[in-house]
Amino acid sequence: MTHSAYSQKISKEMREKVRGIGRQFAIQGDFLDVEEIKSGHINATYRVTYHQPNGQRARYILQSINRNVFKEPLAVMRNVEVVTRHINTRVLRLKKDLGGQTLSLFPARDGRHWVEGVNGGVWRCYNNIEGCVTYDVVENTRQAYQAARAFGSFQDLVSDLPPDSIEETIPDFHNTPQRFARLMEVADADPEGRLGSVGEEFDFIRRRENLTHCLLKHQLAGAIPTRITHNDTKINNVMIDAELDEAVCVIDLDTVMPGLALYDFGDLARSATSPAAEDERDLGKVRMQMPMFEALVEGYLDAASGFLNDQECMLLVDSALLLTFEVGIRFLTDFLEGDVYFKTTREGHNLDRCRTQLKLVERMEEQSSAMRRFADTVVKSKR
Ligand code: GN1
Ligand code: MG
Repeated sequence: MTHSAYSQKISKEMREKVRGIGRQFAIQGDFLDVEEIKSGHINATYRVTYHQPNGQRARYILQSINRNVFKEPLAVMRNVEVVTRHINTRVLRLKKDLGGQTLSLFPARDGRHWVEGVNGGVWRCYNNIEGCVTYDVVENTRQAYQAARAFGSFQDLVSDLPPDSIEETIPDFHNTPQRFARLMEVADADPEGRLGSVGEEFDFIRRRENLTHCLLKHQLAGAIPTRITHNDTKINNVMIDAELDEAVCVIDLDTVMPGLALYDFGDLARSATSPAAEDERDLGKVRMQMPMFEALVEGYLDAASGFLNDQECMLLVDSALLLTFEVGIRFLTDFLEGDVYFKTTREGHNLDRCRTQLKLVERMEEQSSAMRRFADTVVKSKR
């Protein structure tokens, strides 16, 4: 299945809970239905439908923030407020048509943009982006191009916001050397006694420690700047118009933080170049599809080449390798820790995910010269 796993029915109890949360938002009309959206690994997400006084149906997204991952949910909310407000103002002012829909927070009855659930959970409400689908795996180069352009436009739209106008809600989120060090620590402690079963994966990672510095060293040298970035540019975080196959907007703004523009390109390359699902068990299916990579470079640079500097443009391939490697490290760490961070639905789920990422790193390494040649040609044509 390529579409994200949408539309799961939920228990009566959960239905009532979500309905109660919905009552605290300034939504008009009668509650009709709720479905769970299962594609994310972190937050719990529900789409609710209301029958409005004008006879029309309206749909909203209700989402509770994962407190284990986001220690300061109100800081997350402040960031999302700053960024959605800024984007909406700019989209209106520039009349920049992003398919006519942008992500907005919908207010609670008390005027805030969030409400507290029974167990202290923080919930927010977004407009539902209508007529759109998301993909866990891209089907064609058009979607890849569109997704990359959408993330490039996102970065462009926030490029005039000072990075310090938002907070770092998860410190060192993309600090790969630190992710690597953490894996070493967890492997040392081996709390679940699982290290013995991951020797190959662990060695694969250990041999590539140098890769972890490939962007940070340029940042430290002052060659690539800190910007406001999305930081979770997984392909299923782009809403694609179901009829036109065109990107409408990007979602999942929780990790919008000061970061490197290349984190966003790299994570997109990780999630959009392989035809295999992130948790595919048949590693033979994991491939780095050159046409997809090419479409990503074209789409991203079409939107972003205006504000990126030369050095950033030269590091696109490095970022693809780095982010794929980083997520592989994170999945392995979570597997060794006993699956405490990412939601899992089967035994060994995080290990399966780790394996696809490491396989993709290998595939990228094999094709890195061709990837670099292509990226350089496009960069030159834009400078
Ligand atoms: C998580 O929530 P979701 O599925 O969009 C994770 C990302 C990982 C991704 C891997 C806050 O994203 O960093 O790249 O899983 N989000 C957080 O699929 O850790
Ligand atoms: Mg996310």
